[in-house]
Amino acid sequence: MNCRHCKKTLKHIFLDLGFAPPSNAYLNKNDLKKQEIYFPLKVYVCKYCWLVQTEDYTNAEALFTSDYAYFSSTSTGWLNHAKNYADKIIKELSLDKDSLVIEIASNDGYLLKNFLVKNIPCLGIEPTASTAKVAEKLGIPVLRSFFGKNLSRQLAYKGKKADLIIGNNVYAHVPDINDFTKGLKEILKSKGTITIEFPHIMRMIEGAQFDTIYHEHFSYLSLHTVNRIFKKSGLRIYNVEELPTHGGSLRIYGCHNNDTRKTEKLVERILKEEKKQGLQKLTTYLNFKPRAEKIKNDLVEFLIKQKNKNKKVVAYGAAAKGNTLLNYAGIKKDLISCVYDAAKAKQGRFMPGSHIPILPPNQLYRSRADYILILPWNIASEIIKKNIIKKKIKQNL
Ligand code: JHZ
Repeated sequence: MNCRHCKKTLKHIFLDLGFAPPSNAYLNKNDLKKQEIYFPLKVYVCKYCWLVQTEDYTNAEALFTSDYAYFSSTSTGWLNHAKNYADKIIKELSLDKDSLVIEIASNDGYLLKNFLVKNIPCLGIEPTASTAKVAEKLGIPVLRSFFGKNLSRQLAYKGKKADLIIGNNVYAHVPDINDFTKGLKEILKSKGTITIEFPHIMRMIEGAQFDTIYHEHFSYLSLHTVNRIFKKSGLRIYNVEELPTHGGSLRIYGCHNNDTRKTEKLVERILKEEKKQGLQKLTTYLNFKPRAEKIKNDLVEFLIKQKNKNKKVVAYGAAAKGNTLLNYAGIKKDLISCVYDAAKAKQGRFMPGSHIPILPPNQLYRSRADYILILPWNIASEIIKKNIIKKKIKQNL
């Protein structure tokens, strides 16, 4: 396989998590009788541009289906994050009724609704019908499609160029990252701004967050690599922010390369920090595997110990990352009897691979569990606040 960005041959494996079904392919009862499709989950690192990427086995259409079960609005923390960002950027860019905001992967409208209430014209681009329908109900116009150069040319031809293009947790999700980036350039007004948020690979390596690897995530990104990809497409990163979301993310601010805005010092600072942390050294990537293995082995050991002591362990949060962990560790419902999740689209269904049933959180009160394993550790504090510290559960534990 060649690198999706620089096209050089990929030779170095960052992590091999065996075989897994797509992380968001939640199963219905009937599906349990059928064959489940597994794909290899192997991640390579490119020694030339340092793009960390999954092996080519499946395509985006097979992952982002019409019944996609991830709804961004399930987390209040994420909704607040979206609102704070919208308030800040509207002010910063002086957006008004004459502007156009385009969000790629607009999901259920969790973010664009903040522009809508301020009468700022917006357009969502979203391929999954399940989430797009919800956004449309809010009054957000949605183009139900994947984004790339072809679509952007059609938009530009119709005069739909944006003052602000937003992409939150979508950049890592596109197989052809060069084509996607060229598409951004195509629909950006001459003085327009792009903001993109993605989990920062520096934090992923630092925290051994191997469960954020799944087929949906084609790339694991550093500022260094994204900077290269932007430059190649005639764009420039003029600012960057570090965010605590998803275990540590970056929000980059981009513009056309000839834009007059100056590049902020922070860009250089983070690039230097990445270098210091060894992101341009092969050994940094090759040392990751034993750390992931240890976490997996410790968890399995803990679960077997509890089982032998007749203790009950349940999980909370049917997150995509939870599926990576469970499938890599080979955990089934004999070790974790069920998972509780607030997303209606997941309740009554089963975790892909492990087939652990997903139940609504109100049933947690009756579970009489000895341990609750929170799979989406990135929002553990919100989950604990909302559910677990409730007195009722405390009494039952
Ligand atoms: P969450 C998501 O990953 C999805 P996920 C996506 N693929 C991506 O790229 C990354 O983010 C960056 C539930 N929940 O978002 C809702 C409760 O049940 O952290 C979700 O099913 N009760 C786009 O899926 C899950 O937890 C609650 O109170 O790995 C969270 O998943 C809250 C707050 C959430 O991670």
